[in-house]
Amino acid sequence: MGREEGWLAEHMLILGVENPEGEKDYVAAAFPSACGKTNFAMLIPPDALNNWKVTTVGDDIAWIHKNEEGKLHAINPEAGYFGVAPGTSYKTNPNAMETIKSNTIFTNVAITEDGDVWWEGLTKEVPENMTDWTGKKYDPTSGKPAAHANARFTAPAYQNPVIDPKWNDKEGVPISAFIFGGRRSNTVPLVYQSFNWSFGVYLAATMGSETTAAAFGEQGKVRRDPFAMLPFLGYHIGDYLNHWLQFGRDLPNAPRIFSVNWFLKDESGQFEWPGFGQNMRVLQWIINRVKGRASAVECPIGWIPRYRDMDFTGLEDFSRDHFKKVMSINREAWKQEFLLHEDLFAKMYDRLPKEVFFMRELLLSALWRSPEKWELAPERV
Ligand code: TSX
Repeated sequence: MGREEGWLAEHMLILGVENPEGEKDYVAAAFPSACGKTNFAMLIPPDALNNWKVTTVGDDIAWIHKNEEGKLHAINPEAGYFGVAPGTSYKTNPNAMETIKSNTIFTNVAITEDGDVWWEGLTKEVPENMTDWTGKKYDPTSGKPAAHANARFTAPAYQNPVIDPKWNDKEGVPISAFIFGGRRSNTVPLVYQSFNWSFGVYLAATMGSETTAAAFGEQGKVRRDPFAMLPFLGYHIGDYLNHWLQFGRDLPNAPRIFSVNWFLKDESGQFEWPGFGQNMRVLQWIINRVKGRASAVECPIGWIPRYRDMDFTGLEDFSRDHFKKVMSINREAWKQEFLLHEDLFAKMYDRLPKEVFFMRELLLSALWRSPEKWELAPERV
């Protein structure tokens, strides 16, 4: 219907951001599974940025229409949340925990002795005498999880403490930016802004996530998931990408498109970025960019922030060197990355819009520009 009627039906969360001046913006974001999409949709800003407010419109689906002025408006067609339980806790997502306190259906979770629900990651200690998700007495020494990895909660949206006032507005909310993210331990920086709509479509089409669960085979392999839509595309992906390109052509002030990656790791396998509420700092730069208030430097893949372009107050142990690590763009790694895009394109060759091939060529050739221009950019104050 979206393709035929000229709108977008997307696998995206929608969140509201209010800055200290009281200005409200909304962003829509797509992440493959196991990237913390629901956590991001309910983000709690860190203390140092508590004059910024985040509200949830939706955590999974966005239907996006152009209005008369050519502005994009999005609605969340769902009435509640159907979230993955394992990993959800008062540490990772307090707002989700408040949401599922009552009126909630749980599936494939474990049951404690006193009839409460339990799943891996809910508490540090594993309760004794549980019934596992299959209905058998749980043996903690079995090496198996008590709850299924895809155990879920289903709860009404209105129970979310940070539900957006417009979450049920039939006009939807105006979208200022699109964010695409994946789980990548290397190569993809913490954040970058695409040059324009078309390059944004390219970054979304080629986004990938490293596999964490055995469900997708080999661990740590990049699995491409264009627009996080792989399981949901109702028609040929080449036609879908063409629909996105066409959709952007007559927008007078198209939303800006960003890539984020919360999952960079250092040589010893430690996460480089604290993530969770601290992602507010990335969201803050994105909103400020959209409003023309934050600076950036050009690099071969898009626009990136310098250290001084982001707000790290209250994150004292996050040094300039640390920033350099999460914002470095490595020429050899990106050369490999663009080569791998070729494998993806080969799978959809018959219907792939020709711009997509051309954009790859442009991006690849931009990598040979003088490194002073970008590899050192994060160092520049
Ligand atoms: O949801 C996550 N987000 C987004 C939050 C708004 N997760 C959980 C993903 C599992 C589905 C994350 N995990 C995020 C993140 O930003 N980042 C990470 C990786 C990470 C894990 C632990 C720590 C830091 C980063 N730190 C400590 O445990 C102290």
